[in-house]
Amino acid sequence: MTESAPQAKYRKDYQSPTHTITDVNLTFDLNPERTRVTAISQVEQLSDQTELELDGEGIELVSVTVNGVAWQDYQQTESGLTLSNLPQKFELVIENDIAPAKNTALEGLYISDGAYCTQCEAEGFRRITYFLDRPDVLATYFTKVIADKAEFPYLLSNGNKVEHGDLDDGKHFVSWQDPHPKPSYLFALVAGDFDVLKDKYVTQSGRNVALEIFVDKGNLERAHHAMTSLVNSMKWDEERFGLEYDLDIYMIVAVDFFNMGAMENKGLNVFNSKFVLANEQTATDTDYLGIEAVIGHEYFHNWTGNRVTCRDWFQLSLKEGLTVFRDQEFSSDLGSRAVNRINNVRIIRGPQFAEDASPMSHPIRPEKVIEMNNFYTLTVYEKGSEVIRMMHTLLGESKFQAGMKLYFERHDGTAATCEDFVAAMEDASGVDLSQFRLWYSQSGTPTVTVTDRYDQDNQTYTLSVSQSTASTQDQSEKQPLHIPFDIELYAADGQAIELRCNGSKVANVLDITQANQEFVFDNVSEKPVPSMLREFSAPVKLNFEYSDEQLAFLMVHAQNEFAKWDAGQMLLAKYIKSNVVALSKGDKVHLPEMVIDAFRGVLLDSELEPAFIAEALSLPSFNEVSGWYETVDVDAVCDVIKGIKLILAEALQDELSAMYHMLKQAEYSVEHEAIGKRSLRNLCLQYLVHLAPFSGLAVEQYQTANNMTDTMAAMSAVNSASLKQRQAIMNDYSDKWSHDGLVMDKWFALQGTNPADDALDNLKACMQHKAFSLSNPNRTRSLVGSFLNMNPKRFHDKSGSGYQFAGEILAQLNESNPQVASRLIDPLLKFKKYDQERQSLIRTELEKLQQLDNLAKDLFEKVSKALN
Ligand code: B3K
Ligand code: ZN
Repeated sequence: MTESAPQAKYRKDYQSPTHTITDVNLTFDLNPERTRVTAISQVEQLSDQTELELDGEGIELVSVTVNGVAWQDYQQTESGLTLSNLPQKFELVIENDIAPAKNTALEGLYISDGAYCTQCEAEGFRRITYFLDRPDVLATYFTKVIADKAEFPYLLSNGNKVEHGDLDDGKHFVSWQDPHPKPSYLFALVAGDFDVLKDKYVTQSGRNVALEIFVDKGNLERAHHAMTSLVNSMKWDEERFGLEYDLDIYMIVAVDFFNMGAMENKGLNVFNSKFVLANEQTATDTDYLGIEAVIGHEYFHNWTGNRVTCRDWFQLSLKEGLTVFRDQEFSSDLGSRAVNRINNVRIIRGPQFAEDASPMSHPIRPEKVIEMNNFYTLTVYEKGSEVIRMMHTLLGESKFQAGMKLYFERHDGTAATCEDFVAAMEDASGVDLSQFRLWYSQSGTPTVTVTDRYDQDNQTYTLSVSQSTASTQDQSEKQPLHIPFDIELYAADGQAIELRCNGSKVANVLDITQANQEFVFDNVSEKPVPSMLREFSAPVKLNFEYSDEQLAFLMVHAQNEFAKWDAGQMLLAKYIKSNVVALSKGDKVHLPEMVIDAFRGVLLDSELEPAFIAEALSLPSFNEVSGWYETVDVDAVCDVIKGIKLILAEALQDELSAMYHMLKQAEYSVEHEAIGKRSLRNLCLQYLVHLAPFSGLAVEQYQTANNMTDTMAAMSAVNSASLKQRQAIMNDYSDKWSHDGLVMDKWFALQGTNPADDALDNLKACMQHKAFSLSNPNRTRSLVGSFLNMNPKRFHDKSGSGYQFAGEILAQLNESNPQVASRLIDPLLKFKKYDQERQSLIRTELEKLQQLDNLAKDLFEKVSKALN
């Protein structure tokens, strides 16, 4: 580092702002090299400090005026501008210049494919002008945008359009007024030439809302699913949460250069085009569902995030955990609840548990941050959502909704804390959440270990439950948490046994609150099979010695689909673990007949939905399995997962093949039932492709597919089985789609996950493909991200070539786009999970990065934690 090492900020050091800005009037005279920004702010002193410290980064100051007087009493600092000797209340005018064309970090004002756009969360507004760039300063915004009329016919910002007109030199202007006070991170500006899809929505109270989706010219017909999803979101939020929209217009702009998924700017969402554009030829079912979820997520932020925002960034989960919970509920109410739950749980058990075990472990409300962008994590988002879900489980829907209502009554229009949310839930419901609050401050994954005992004479069944949380890098001492533990007990005939303790009926959700606890159920006339942690009622690891027979029993008899799926996963886990041991002793991968039969049973069960069967037959990923081990034997785990897949394919080939042919659909539709059928059919293909007699199916499917879901399923089967037709198919696809980066992302991702020996060389060649660019985050994530995260065999190649490649790319991205670099580096941080040789190879790469003399804060924070 050239300058002093970046400093951390601590949650405990929060101080309310010395000043606030109540109104801001912004003018942007857009120019790629030199955009002039004029900010007129109404400032009020809130403390006894007369100095005003404004945030600012990478901007060129032109002038400062206070109450109409040119102000000389200021100093430019490393992090902004400090003004002195100010009056109590004043009008501050700041003029400064910025260069959007040079902004490759895609934070602040930048150019995406010729259109100006902004990204201000978390701390990007300070790259636009000097400001109190913190979420607890809420102002009303008036924004005037000036640009060339022919090149930029659309000039957009937050709120309602209030004025527009022509200017000299072919320029024009549009002014926007946002009546809702907001923090600077919710500011947005877009200028460009687009096609616009328009619709309207009438809210439950009768407000007319114009809906507009802006896409690149020629892409209009790909925006319909996004529009449908928006309308569905608005309706759902009214019906389920009683919340309606509060402006006359809701705009969404799709851009190709974007660091993440989307951004909830007030009235003007900016989206990664990946989460807007879809038609059946270009998008898979997963893309369609992703669009629905992200459109919903950003829309739901209008209340949970915008109307009530965060006091400081340590409270991020207040809006993100809650909004993820809301989008998960939205998807579950519209589609299959079981399948949604399964997919969400996979994320927690895989990458989120891995994050807990990594050098980046942190509670959902972090205590210490160097670069805020590093904390938009699975822990804050997904575990944060699980914490909200646990409250929902403890309170029930109606009390939870009463809590939401009270939360809005108390905090609408303000910047709140996680504590405010829990207090509202507690006060509205009367449920004691004092111990529960620990979920906000304690990091790591708890393990719940259960043993059981049946007493024939007394007809009692006892569950002895203990909980513990292993220490994490950020926190060594752990305390017992309040864990809602949802169970059911089954009799041998498959009937659920009523739960009774001390003679009275008890609920299915047990409260685990101590390190060790016993639950004694009476009136139990036979030894039951327990189904535990139903619906994944808490983000914990469950440890219970199930027999194969018990798990097979639950796969058939458990009354909820999630529990059936989970039993299947536990059965697979047992055999993955035992085979990893067997393999290390030189034995072959083996699966007993009864396990195969259990999965055959699921496949043939006509009562089950196809979408669910597909989930039940999906093996856990390498990443999830890695999480079961302190040190992972990369090669053995890869070989076992592959081996089990081959055994199941071999044993179930007749059923899989019959199912494959039976599920063929002539027409494509995005109805949930049709999606489910495709998903099971393509799952069958994934198994069958590994058997010589069936490999032709994948090639045939590629040739005849009438939609992208089937095309991609065929290609991914060909890719994973390394069929000889692979190259021809890849070429065919690239010839067809190389003009469309978004569609090519799927191809790049297949190159990244290619299991072949020469995958890395091919991947490097793909970086020369005309559709590839390291400056585009989507392309980079598709090709490089998939290699690092989803190609364990090649990324962890013993030669270290994968690690070295990662190091080189990260060094480049450190300069151009540190946020993207910082997302990509995660797999390297976990180096302590691998054998000594691999550890030292990865460490070398991390040390090289640490030596860079311009290492960005983003990577600095992660690399120093990892090497600590
Ligand atoms: N709030 C944004 C994420 C901003 C990320 C900044 N690095 C999108 C979302 O969660 O809805
Ligand atoms: Zn969000």
